Amino acid sequence: MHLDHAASHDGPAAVGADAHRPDGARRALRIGLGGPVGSGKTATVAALCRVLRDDVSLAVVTNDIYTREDAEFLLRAAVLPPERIAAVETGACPHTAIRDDISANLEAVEDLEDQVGPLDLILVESGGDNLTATFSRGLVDAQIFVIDVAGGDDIPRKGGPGVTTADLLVVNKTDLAPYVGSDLTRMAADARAQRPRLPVILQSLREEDGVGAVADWVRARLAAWTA
Ligand SMILES: Nc1nc2c(ncn2[C@@H]2O[C@H](COP(=O)(O)OP(=O)(O)O)[C@@H](O)[C@H]2O)c(=O)[nH]1
Ligand SMILES: [Mg+2]
Repeated sequence: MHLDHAASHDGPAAVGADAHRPDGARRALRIGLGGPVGSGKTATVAALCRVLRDDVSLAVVTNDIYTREDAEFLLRAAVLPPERIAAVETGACPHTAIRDDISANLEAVEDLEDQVGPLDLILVESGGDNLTATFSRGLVDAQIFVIDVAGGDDIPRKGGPGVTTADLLVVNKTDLAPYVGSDLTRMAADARAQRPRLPVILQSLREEDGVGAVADWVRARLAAWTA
């Protein structure tokens, strides 16, 4: 049982780890993206980079189990300069690296800030796991949980800490709903019932500006962080 989930209910100003760097400067806001394999975390990270990079100084840390594939995808897509994309290889248990032993990820975010800083924002993508993977509040200040309509429209109803406690729940791939027989209205209602005080966004990255609502949410968090 992981009791640190309770902190997820804190408001936008909630801060996990120390908000300052050793030199006293404010460190970057860190936002984690978790959720099942294939739900669209890397695609959401790529889309956020494209939308935010002109006016936000940002970097990305990816977590993969045995490879650097997500980082390599982002490098090939050239969503950011290469020095702003770092990869952590987590080994067998991807949620351990974002929840229990966060040292490799902390080192990666700190190295990015040392090497390319000052940064406003660092996105940390989890290795992708199941419905229970959540981030330690010592690693990220806020977390987004990404599920998709193709994974089954009963996922919001089934709950789990990602669905119920993440600061933002994203239901991705709404464009696929007609093909997989998922009922979007029911998914949205179930998601809202699971997290009555926390936001839910349905998106399709196949649409133009599909990531727009999530980008707005990130900008609001950034505004609260720098205020
Ligand atoms: N149709 C559709 N496909 C998507 C969408 N978002 C992501 N994908 C695709 O879903 C697959 C898995 O996405 P990815 O971002 O790698 O998932 P991750 O494992 O959560 O990082 C890729 O082929 C993406 O192009 C979406 O909104 N609609
Ligand atoms: Mg990925």
